[in-house]
Amino acid sequence: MSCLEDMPHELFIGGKWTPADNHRLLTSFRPSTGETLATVAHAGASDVSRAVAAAGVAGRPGSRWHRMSPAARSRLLHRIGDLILDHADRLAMLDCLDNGKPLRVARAGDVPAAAAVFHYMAGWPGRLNGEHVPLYTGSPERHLALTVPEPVGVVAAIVPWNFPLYMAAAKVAPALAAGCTVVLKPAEQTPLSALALARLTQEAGLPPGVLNVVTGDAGTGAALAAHPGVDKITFTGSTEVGRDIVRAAAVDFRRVTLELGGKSPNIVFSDADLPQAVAGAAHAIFYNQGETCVAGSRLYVQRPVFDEVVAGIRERAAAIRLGDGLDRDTDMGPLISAEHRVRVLSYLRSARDGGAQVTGGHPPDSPGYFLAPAVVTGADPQAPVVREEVFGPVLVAEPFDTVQEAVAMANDSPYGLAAGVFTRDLGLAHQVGRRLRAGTVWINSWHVLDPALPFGGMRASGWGREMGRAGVDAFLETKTLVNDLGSHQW
Ligand code: TXE
Repeated sequence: MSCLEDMPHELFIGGKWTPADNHRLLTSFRPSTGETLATVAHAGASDVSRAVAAAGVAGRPGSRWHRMSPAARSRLLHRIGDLILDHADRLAMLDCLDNGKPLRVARAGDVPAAAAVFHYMAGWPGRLNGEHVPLYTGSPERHLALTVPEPVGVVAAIVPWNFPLYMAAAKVAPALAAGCTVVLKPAEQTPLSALALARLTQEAGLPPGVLNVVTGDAGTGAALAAHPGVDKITFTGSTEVGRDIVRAAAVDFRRVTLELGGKSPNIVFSDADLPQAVAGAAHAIFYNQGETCVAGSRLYVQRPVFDEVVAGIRERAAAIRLGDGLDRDTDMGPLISAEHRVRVLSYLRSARDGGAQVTGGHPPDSPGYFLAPAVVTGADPQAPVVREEVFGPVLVAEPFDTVQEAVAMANDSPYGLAAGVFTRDLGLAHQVGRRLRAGTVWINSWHVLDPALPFGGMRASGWGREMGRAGVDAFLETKTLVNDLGSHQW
């Protein structure tokens, strides 16, 4: 395939392409067909150590990166964003083949979003000022106290497979804006676009070692998370691995940001613009095969319009065209792997066994890991399909009567990543929005993400925020410098 010609497939360490020490390889598959797509290096612990060391050297005081002016750092970030756009077709193709998502979705969504993160973050280096702080208990003339934001140091960025290029950009760009250096570990299922991104940073002139990429599996990620040379771990992935990361970081109190799973509730009131609510609810759950952490997987509809809304979503689900991401007519690609499809199917089976009504949810009789979108009604509120993150195109719908009931049902979850409200009553929308325990609440919309908007979860959905000023602060330490100027000499 032409986009794979010339593709780097080795580790990117200290500005050089290098094989894994033990020459182990990792195979990436095409979820649309199950065929082998590419082989890349499989980093072991010694490779991880090399990458962490390179990042440490590149960021140490006196290094080129450390001395670089905010203006130059900003220009570099802009250049990387520009190069992503220049190579948009190829990058979109890599994520389409590696992840399975439709090419046009990757081209219109993932790739411009990745570029936008670099362009937005390019605005921060010159604005990361500290403060002059008047001492509360000291003498304003004698003491000069300043806060100075400093890069946290070496960042381990561990990312999943659902938005491969975008997730890499979402970690790397703010870390670089803050002046950190990075070791990026893409998911084993989708290593290709991270390697392509590394090459673009090389072309942009990023100093060697500022970004390093180690391709590998869970073991590679664990070695990186546990490495004592890492100052901060930023992770997006499963809640279970999030716990492992916290344990690894706790050993020497390394900084951690976590973007974990979700089971996001979407509330549709009976006064809503129903066609908009139906389209919004379907988009909320079926976008990206339902493989999004913010998927609107629990739908609560006010009883008078429940049947109409659910019928509308079922109609939309049935019209979704499954297919190879390269086909222009494809609306939905395959799930990421055979194992993942088995897992999603097990949720549907147990829902049916528990007496729920399920429409859709059948794997078509074709190669690849496709699954028709499913709508589940009448499920027991304690059923796994209602409580747990399915991470597939599976919507669970339930009716409600009162506002209080809707809020209580929405908040009845260990997660708190995103939520939605569809209503024409903006006062109600905002009041309900304030009651929902979620990091982001969308009103009459879904999946509106932006590099300027803080993004992250409450409770089991994670720690901290990405994007916006909060997302840059996550890569900074505040240093307080206090100067005793002495008593008056004159
Ligand atoms: O995630 P993992 P998986 C959820 C979703 C999905 C489930 C499993 O419910 O079905 O997680 O997906 C690396 N130390 N999400 O297995 O294992 C791994 O190599 C350090 C939600 O793919 O969390 C990969 O790079 N790193 C989510 C990354 O962690 C480790 C997106 C994510 O893999 C590691 C993906 C370890 N011990 C899945 N074990 C979201 N929030 O968007 C694995 N990794």
